[in-house]
This record gives sequence, C-alpha cells and structure tokens, in this order.
Amino acid sequence: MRLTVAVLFAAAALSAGACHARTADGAGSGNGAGSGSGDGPVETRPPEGNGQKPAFAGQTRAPGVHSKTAYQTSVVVGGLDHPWALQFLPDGKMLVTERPGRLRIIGADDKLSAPIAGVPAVEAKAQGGLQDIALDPNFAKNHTLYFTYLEPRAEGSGIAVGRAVLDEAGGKLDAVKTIFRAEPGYTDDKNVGSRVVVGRDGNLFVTIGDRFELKDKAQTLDNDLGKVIRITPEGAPAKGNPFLGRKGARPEIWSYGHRNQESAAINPADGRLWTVEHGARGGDEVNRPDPGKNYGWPVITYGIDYSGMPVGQGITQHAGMEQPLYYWDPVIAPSGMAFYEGPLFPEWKGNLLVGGLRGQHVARLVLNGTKVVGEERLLTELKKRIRDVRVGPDGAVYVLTDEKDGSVVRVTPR
Ligand SMILES: [Ca+2]
Repeated sequence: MRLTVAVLFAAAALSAGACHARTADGAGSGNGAGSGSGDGPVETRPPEGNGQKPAFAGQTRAPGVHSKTAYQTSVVVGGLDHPWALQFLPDGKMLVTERPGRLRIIGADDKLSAPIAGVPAVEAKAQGGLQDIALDPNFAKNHTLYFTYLEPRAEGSGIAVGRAVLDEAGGKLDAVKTIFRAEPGYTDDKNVGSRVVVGRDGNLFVTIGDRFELKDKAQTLDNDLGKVIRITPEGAPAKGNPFLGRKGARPEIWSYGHRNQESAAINPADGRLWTVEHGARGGDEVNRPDPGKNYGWPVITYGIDYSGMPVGQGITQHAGMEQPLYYWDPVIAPSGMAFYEGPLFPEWKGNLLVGGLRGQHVARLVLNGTKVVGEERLLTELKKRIRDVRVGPDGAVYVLTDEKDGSVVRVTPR
C-alpha cells in the first residue's frame, strides 16, 4: 500500500514538473521552493499542528501544479448580501441564496430578480440563515427544489430542510414544506453547516454542523449534530441507511464524527458523496463519507484548537476512525465545491474545486481515484473570501464571493 502511494506521489511530482516547464510564464513561481523533480506544495507556512505527521504520503501538501489554460473573470452580479449558494436551473439561469433569507434568480441576461416570496423565516445570525439549495432530479417537470436553513426555534435554532415548488413567473415558492429538522436545536450560531445534494438514487444528503460548543455530540448517534444524514425527498430516513433499526441511533444518519461541512458534491467519476469540512486551527478535511463510519471529530484531528491548545488529547489517528483523504494545515476555511466537468477547461476534468474563505482562493485538487496528487490556488488575484463554487452548463466556473457586497463571478478561458 505504502509503495503504491509512493509511486503515485512520484509520478504526480514528475508530471507537475513537466506541466510547469511547458507553462514557462512564471505563473505560480511564488508558490514555494521547488524540490526535486516537481514543484513544492502551494502551502509554505508551517503547520499549526506542530510535530503532527500525515497518516500516508500525499495526505497533505500535494505537489503544486499549474494550469496551462489562462483564465479571465467577470462579475455577473454584485451587491449580494452574504450570498451562500448558487444553483443552475436547466435553462441556464441561476438561483442564488443570500444568508439573511433571500432567494433570487439570475436571468440569462445576468439580471438579478427581486427576492422570491415564500422562503420560510430563518435565523439570520452569525453563520446561520438561508444556506444551500439543490434541485430535484425531475426539476424540469416538477419545478421542485430543496434548501437548508437555520430555523428559529424556542430552544435557539436548528438546521432544517425545506422543499418547495418554484413558480418562476409568479416570483414565489409554492407548496413550501419543512421536511426535516435536525435535533437538537441550540442557542449558538457557529458551525451550523449545511449543504444539501441529491444522490444518484434521488435521496438527499445533508451536512449538519457540530454547533461548536456541542462538538462531543458528533461522536454519539442519538442526535444529528456533526453528521451527514441521508433522507428521502419526503424527509424520511432513506432505505439502506447504516443505523436503521439500531436502538438509540437516529435512522437518518449516514456518517458521523464530522465538524462543520460547508462543502458537498457528488463525484461524477464514482457517484459518491464527497465533503469538505472546516477544521479549527488546521485540519480542514476532504472526506468521502462511507455509510456508518466515524470520521473522528473531535477525538482525532489535525491542527489545534483556537486557544492554541490541542483538541482533546491532540491525537491524529485512532482505531475505528477514518482518516481524511486530504487535509490542510493551516486552514483555507473551505465552503462550497464542485467537480469540474465541461468543455471550457479540459485540463481540469475530474478535478475538485474547493472555495476558501480565509484562504481567499479556489483550491484545484487533481485526483487519482481518492488520492490528491496535485494542488493549485486559483483566483488568488480576486482577494475575496470564496463561499461557493459551481460549474455552469456552459462549462464556465462560477464562484460566490462572501460578505456584505458579495458577487457572482464567472471564470472562462482567456
Ligand atoms: Ca476527521
């Protein structure tokens, strides 16, 4: 196993070196000291987790790679208030959520609609509000969509999943129904999650954050915090879930031991759910959550706590707990991602594009199966926190920039 990894790693380093030589434009020359036959990793700062070792070669700081295709960016719309998620309609229009509780459509003419009526009340505070949005596989016929939001509750707030029918001409949502409520609610609004993606079987994967102070709940199965859940379009636990029928375990749970996953997507190559989660100081992770498995938080993690102290016992490995496929230390603060497919950037095919908030870039991860074999930082020149990343039907990459004056930015070859 280790030999195979080492060979892949070396091969990637060689190809990265070749790529760089062909580029010959100096792009990315500031990405760190080159070493041997390949480029050094894009991250050159020391890790926060002093003395921590990756569990396998290539688990962090993959060799730096450089795109040969030069790109350009243009602002599609600006003036958005904390935009959180972007979703393409079948006709090429876009839906965009704003965290304070607004849903809008961006037309083919790049014009921003008035807010769509009918969005339920959201707890728009700290990291919470209206969050992600996904389309039903039969949207073209049934106009049904799903969304996640932080729902105000007597005990504080909790992530909920809504379903509705979009009446585009009427500028409103019809048949709005809350199909799932994550339990328990809580008063603090940090680490809420949440992303929703539709699996190939039509069931919904939803990521639920650990709610920060409640992080230990990520390790117990009697609640939804720090979990991936899998539900039917009606909100019921999906058939085949790993804890169906287990006493004391919630039947909607798919995987557990997660911190705050603000990125989720189905990989077109394997049809599987992939997620990226925020670490504390260090320890952002790429995972491909398997049913019933424990992803370790807060027992194992890379990096350290915000206080500078270790998280728990400061260990990074434990029997029965899964290792991330890849991790970043220091953090990029990941939110929103997409697997690239499309005609405009053939060299990015199958790559994972992950938005970085604190990182202020899009991390392009080159994959070989579940191994990350190369990393590039795109869009650093925007100097913006990136909240979401999507690929349009035209093959262009679209990103949302975060905060008060957020934008939708289109990325196309130059
Ligand atoms: Ca983990």
